[in-house]
Amino acid sequence: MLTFLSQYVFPGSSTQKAFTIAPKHVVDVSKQEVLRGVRATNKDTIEVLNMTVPSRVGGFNQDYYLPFQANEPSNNAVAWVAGTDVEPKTMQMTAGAKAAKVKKSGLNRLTTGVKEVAAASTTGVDNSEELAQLRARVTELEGQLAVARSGDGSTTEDLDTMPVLGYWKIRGLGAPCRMILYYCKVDFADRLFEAGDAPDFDKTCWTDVKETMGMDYPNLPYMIDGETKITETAAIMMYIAKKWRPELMGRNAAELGRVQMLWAHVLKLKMDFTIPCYMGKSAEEVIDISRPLLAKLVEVMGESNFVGGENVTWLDFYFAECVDNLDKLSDGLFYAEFPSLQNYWDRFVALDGLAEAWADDSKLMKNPFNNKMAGLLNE
Ligand SMILES: N[C@@H](CCC(=O)N[C@@H](CS)C(=O)NCC(=O)O)C(=O)O
Repeated sequence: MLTFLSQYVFPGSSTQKAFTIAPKHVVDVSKQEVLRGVRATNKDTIEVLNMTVPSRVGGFNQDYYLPFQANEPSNNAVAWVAGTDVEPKTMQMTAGAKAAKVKKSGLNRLTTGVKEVAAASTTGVDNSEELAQLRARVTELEGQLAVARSGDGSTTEDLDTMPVLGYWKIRGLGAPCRMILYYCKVDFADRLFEAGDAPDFDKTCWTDVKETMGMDYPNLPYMIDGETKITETAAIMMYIAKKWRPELMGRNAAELGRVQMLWAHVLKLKMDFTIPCYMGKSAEEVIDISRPLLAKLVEVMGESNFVGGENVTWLDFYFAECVDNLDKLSDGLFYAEFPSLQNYWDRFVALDGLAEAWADDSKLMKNPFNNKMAGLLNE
């Protein structure tokens, strides 16, 4: 069976800048992989192409693997110049051993990288900027390690789509989605719906299309990404995390569980301070409602850098939006009461990818938090 590479349909359809065939010993013989290619695309992604031959019996098929050229020379220069031709030395694939060994060494390299950088950051470095860079590198390597451990590090997602986020032209529930998209450096279309002015607050720009878009539970925000159409803010955020930066889901089971637990309480906080803004309550009343919930979250976070611990997760994009919202609602009172929250926000908004978008009002608007029909933070 022969497939010309030029006819092979790659996942997505991006143009490639480079293509190479990996050394034979990396193929996974247990999956009847006979050739592995790697291509660099014009989207700055690397895609792995696994060429496999179907098998009825499964497992290692010796007859799929002809002997191949070995890494050691079979001749030497003097003999070759003297006219002696020698057949090249060959190697033979065996059941699983090679592929397994290579995969493990890739993980080992990452693990070693994490340990080395971690060690450097705790011994003898007193330059705080350098320390911050080393810590960021540790976080990045740990993220890669978590992904590598959960599979072979390659993704089966279609990364050539242009997702569309739909939401009102306000921060509201759209801001956390926009922020996580910018952080993940996803090229997306931000579809904004604008309600009319008082007294009618005309919403027909949305209601006219709401039931026509093929969504199971039409709502705002929504995300349409290729064939995928989802609503519910947390579902959208987890979708983005899982697809573009899986470590944002939590780097291990403990982190994932903690983030999901905290999500319930952050959601309660969000609802408890947002609904009263639309119900005619005063800022003082909303502050009093929010205070105990916020105080408990601050206590639970303790000295952590982020809401779920030392690593940024998808929930930070939701919680940080609440923090900035409550700062504006309380006119700085909450930052005075809970100074660690201001540090948290400053740390969050300086994250790589997010900082650039935050500096650009056309990407991340600063106002309004709430829609026009709300009594507070509506302009
Ligand atoms: N539980 C939903 C709530 C969504 C929601 O209430 N969306 C409001 C704006 S914040 C809306 O106007 N939805 C449009 C609609 O109900 O048709 C979520 O978290 O996404």
